[in-house]
Amino acid sequence: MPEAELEEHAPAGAPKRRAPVRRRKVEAAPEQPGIVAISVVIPAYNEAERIAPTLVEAHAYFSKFGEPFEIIVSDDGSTDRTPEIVERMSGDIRQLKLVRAGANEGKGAAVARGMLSAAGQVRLFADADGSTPFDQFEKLADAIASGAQVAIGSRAMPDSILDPAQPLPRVLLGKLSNLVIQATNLPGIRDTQCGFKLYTASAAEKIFPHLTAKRWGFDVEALVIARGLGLRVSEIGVVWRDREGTTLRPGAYLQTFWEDLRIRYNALRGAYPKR
Ligand SMILES: Nc1nc2c(ncn2[C@@H]2O[C@H](COP(=O)(O)OP(=O)(O)O)[C@@H](O)[C@H]2O)c(=O)[nH]1
Ligand SMILES: [Mg+2]
Repeated sequence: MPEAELEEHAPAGAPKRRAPVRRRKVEAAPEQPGIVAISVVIPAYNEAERIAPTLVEAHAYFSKFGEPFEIIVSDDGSTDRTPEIVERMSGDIRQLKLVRAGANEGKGAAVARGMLSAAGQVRLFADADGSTPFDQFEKLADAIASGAQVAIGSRAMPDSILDPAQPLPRVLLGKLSNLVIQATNLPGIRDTQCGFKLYTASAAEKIFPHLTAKRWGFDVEALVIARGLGLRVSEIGVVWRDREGTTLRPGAYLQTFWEDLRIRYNALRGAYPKR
C-alpha cells in the first residue's frame, strides 16, 4: 500500500493562522478488512472551492489514531467540479470514497445516504467547509464512550468557542429558530443545526432510514427520532470557525420552520419508530 504524502496542517487549538506547510509521510493505517472504526460523512453540494482542505484535514487527523477509518463524501448532484476533485484526491487518500446522487436532493438526503453507506462503528457527519475542526471529534467520542448514542456538536453551550461566530443576523435567526425548535420538537437542545454530529452505527442505522426531511430540517428530525427510540443524545460545546461561501439561502429559515411543524405533526401522529 503506498504511503500517502500529505500536507500537514495546524494542530488542534492553534491560532487561526496556518502553520507553514511541511511535507511529511503519513503512516498508512493497518489493514483490517471489513472493520472500520470511524466513518466521516461529508455532504457536499457545489463545494469545489472548499472541500479539498477539509479532506486533507480529515485524513491527517484520523490517521493519528492508527485505527481503520473512511471518509465518505456524499455528493448531492453538484454541478461544479466537486466529484472530480474528490475522485482525484482518492488516488492519494485510499480511505476516501465518493457517493453520488443523480440530482440535488438536499443536505438531509445526502447525509442519510452517506450514513447508511458507511461501515464505521461510529459515524461522524461534518460539513464540507470544515467549520468545526476535526479534533473536536474527541469530545463527541468521549460522550459516546460515556453512554450517549448520539453526540451533537453545539455552538450554544457555555464552553462553545466561536472564532469567528457567524454574522450577527445569522446568529439571531439561528437563536430564534432554536426557540421554535425547542418549543415544538426538542426541548433542552440549544443548537440542533451545527454540522458536526457523531452517531453510533446502531443509532445511525435505526434513525436514518426513517428520515423524511431531505433538506435543512433533517437534523431536527434525526434528533426527534433518536429521542423517540430512547437513545441518549448529548449536546457538546465545540469550536466553530465561520467560513465564507455559505450555500444557505435566506429562505432556508422559512423552510426549516415549515419542516419543524411537519416533524411535530409526524411525531404526534406516531409516524416515527418507538423504542
Ligand atoms: N447535500 C447537500 N448539501 C448541501 C446542500 N446545501 C448545502 N449543503 C452542505 O451543507 C453543509 C453546510 O453548508 P454551508 O453552506 O457551509 O452552510 P452554513 O455553514 O450553515 O453557512 C456543507 O457541507 C454543504 O455542502 C444541498 O443542497 N445538498
Ligand atoms: Mg458552513
